[in-house]
Amino acid sequence: MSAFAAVDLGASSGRVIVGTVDDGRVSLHEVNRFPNGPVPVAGSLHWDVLGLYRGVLDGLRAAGREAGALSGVGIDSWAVDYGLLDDDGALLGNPFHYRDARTDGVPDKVFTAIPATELYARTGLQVQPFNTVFQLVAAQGTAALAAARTALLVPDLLGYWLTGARVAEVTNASTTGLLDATTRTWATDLAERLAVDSSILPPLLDPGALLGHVRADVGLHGAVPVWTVGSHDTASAVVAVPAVGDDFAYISCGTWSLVGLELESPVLTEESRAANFTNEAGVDGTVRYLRNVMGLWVLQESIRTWNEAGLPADLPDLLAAAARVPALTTVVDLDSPTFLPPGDMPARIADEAARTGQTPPQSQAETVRCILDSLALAYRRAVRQAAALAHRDVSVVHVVGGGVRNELLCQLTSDATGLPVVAGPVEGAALGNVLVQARAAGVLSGGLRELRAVGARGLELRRYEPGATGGPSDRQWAAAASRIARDDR
Ligand code: LFR
Repeated sequence: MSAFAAVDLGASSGRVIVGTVDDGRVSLHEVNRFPNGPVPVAGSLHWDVLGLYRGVLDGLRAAGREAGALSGVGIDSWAVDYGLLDDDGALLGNPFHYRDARTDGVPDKVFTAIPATELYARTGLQVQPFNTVFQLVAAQGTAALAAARTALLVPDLLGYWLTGARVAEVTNASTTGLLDATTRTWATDLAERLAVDSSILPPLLDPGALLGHVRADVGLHGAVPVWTVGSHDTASAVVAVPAVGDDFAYISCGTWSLVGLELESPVLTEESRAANFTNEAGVDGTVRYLRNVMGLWVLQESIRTWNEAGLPADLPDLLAAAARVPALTTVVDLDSPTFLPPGDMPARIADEAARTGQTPPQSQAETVRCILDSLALAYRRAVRQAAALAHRDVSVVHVVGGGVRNELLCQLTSDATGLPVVAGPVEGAALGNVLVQARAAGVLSGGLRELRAVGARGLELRRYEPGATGGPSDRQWAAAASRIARDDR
């Protein structure tokens, strides 16, 4: 029996989970969970990265106590955000949160230096204002960037604090906008053309490599290896998709919903760029061909808004009430940038509804229903477009992550896509993290198919069939899509 600690940091919480691998089965047990979120500081949004590191240290010690001896630690988190280190390896300032407004307008500025078409042909990356490359351009002229010797993405930064090694794990590096999607090496020429000093980009490592050993002063028993994993949480989550064949789509459903396919090579066509599909690096050389859908963030922020206004907003009650609201009464385009920054989502939803000539939701239940219907609609569109753009057939949609618990959303996803949905695991990123560590440590072997089979053994999966609860027909979903003027291929 071997035990691994998976550090998995999401935008709304961080956790340390012990994964025990025994006789070709994995079981997960959470030993620490701590809140996470944007911290507004003097007009900017930051992460409390030291607070997160404290949660990691507490969790690793708890993991060590529980497991006795740990065979490894692996770290994954959200993407794109980074800390800058000076010559001494000290952190220069608090990392910015990707929802900070400093990148507003920066993509267009960058595209005057390098056309969007050229950038996409090289990096295959979707345009999101928060891509690291845009953040670095926005930071030009700051004292911190001028003093920086190394930029480390968040999991790499925590790995550096644990081991002293400064590297860039490749799955997360692929979200920077500075990685060549075909060669998987830094596109230093693009960086230089944007006056970004490419010497701050550290050497790349693949998932499954030995990063180093946990510093002795952390207080773990023995020399505990830190393995690189799919350090982008979405990459780890995709490893945990319990798929048996190749013709699956996945939705990694948390604060964001990442909707797409696993491919062998990137799709760098103009149609793909126009649809803003991304080609992010997956474990074992795969490509995560997907689109970011705004996700449960809009629901989380709605609940926060209601709580702040003193309104009762308990998620299970809201979901039960939303299930009783007629389907597709109002839908909004969740891809709209209006939903990106924190704020009053119910008001923004009402504005979007009015803008598209629909009746704004009147109650909390109607607002929640609108969010869920709109998510399902966005999933339908993303799954169909991904399949068309990559010339692939899709016969099943796997949902992993926190959204697995949202039964209404899973059923709506099946209804909207017209495909069976298999829901689980909830802790997808942690499971994928553990599977890759266990293989690196020699406890498991094989490719993704074998890892997935091991991961699936311990899971309770739930299957949803289209129309099983009398939900809207394909024609009704298509009509709803046309209300928000999206191309609904
Ligand atoms: C999901 C995720 C997405 C990425 C977004 C921002 O947690 O990692 O894949 O686009 O967060 O980093």
